[in-house]
Amino acid sequence: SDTQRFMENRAAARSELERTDALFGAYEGSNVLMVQVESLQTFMLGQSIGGKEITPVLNQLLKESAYFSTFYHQTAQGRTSDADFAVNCSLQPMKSGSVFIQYASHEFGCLPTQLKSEGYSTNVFHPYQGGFWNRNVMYKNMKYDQFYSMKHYELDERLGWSLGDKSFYRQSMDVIASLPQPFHSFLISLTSHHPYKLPAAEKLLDTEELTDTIMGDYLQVIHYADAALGELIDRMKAEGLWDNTIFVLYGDHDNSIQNWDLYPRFMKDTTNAAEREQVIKSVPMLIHLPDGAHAGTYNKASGQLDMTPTIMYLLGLSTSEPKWLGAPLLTEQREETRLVTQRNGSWTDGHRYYIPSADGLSANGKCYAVDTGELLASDACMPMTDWADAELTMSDRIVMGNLLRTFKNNGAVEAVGKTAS
Ligand code: GP9
Repeated sequence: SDTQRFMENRAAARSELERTDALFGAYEGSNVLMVQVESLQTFMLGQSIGGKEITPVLNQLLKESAYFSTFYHQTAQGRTSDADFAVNCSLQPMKSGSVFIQYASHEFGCLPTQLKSEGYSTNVFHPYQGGFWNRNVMYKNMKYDQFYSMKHYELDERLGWSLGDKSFYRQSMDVIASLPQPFHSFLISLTSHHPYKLPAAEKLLDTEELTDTIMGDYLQVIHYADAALGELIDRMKAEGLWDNTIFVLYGDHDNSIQNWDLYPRFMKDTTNAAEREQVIKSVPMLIHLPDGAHAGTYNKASGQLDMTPTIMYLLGLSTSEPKWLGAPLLTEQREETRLVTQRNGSWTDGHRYYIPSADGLSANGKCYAVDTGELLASDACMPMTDWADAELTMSDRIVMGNLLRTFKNNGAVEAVGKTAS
């Protein structure tokens, strides 16, 4: 089928890299600890307010890590669950709804499933009700050994929706420190969730003109989340885990603050559609490798779908099967022409940013230059707009039609009754 061929082409490109790049497998056998940070956006990094850095921990950490400065979330209505699915399963989320809720019984090549089959202990941690986003069901399907949800935590630091990040990381690390190694631990933070309210005692910034606005509250909560991440990293070091663990951190999605009057100190031109789109879609992503190697800033456009192929690549686990859409980052040989495709049909290759029109016709969409924000002729974005649409169509066929179960044996279709496309 054309769906299978499409996925095999992606797999072939990854496979070629695996054969030729020394980085493939360079961190074989390492633990993997991933933190998905609620509502953390790139425009927060490197900023100060009232004489204090907003994210001092992250500002330092990104210097010691491979930091992806042009990294995009790829979420839609499924928000946090979409980020989880895009990152861990390397397929597109749904146009409406959430894969976690609608297709939790379908077969995917998610990272915990892959690592479990390699002998990893795989655990997921999130201090909220286990049924939210259907996580109880989806995480069983993803083959985690255990989902540590709110009921597994002592609520000894009540902040935001439930438990504060500091206690969440501390109690999660109590579990992680005694896991059989190698482990894969996935932590999903919560304190920095909308509406970003903290008690006065936790508000440590002078937010100047933004005080008493939602943006001021957002800065306060991101400052708290940053300090909590610092405690997590200190604990990993104290447990002797910093030097044998691939530490991955990224923001899940935007903060849903769309009052552009609150942004002037964080962006050049609040009226430019391309710049707004960049701010909304850009989340930080960094990978700290066990020996601190490959630290530096990587500025090729990349997105959440690239993360599972990247981690598997570092561990030396082949992604030559046609299960994933993404491509490994951190390799010099990465193709130049890969797009980061958004669920609504937007895409960027790092040079151009395409925003579709409400009528969905590609000729009516808007094509911008990323560096200047200038509006280009719409044909400057062709044929990439068609490629982005093809990615969305193929991904939908796979997710909705449960097609990966037909793609086994490295692409050879098994007779299971349902045709692939
Ligand atoms: C709660 C949290 C919700 O479990 O993950 O996040 P949201 O999807 O609303 O950003």
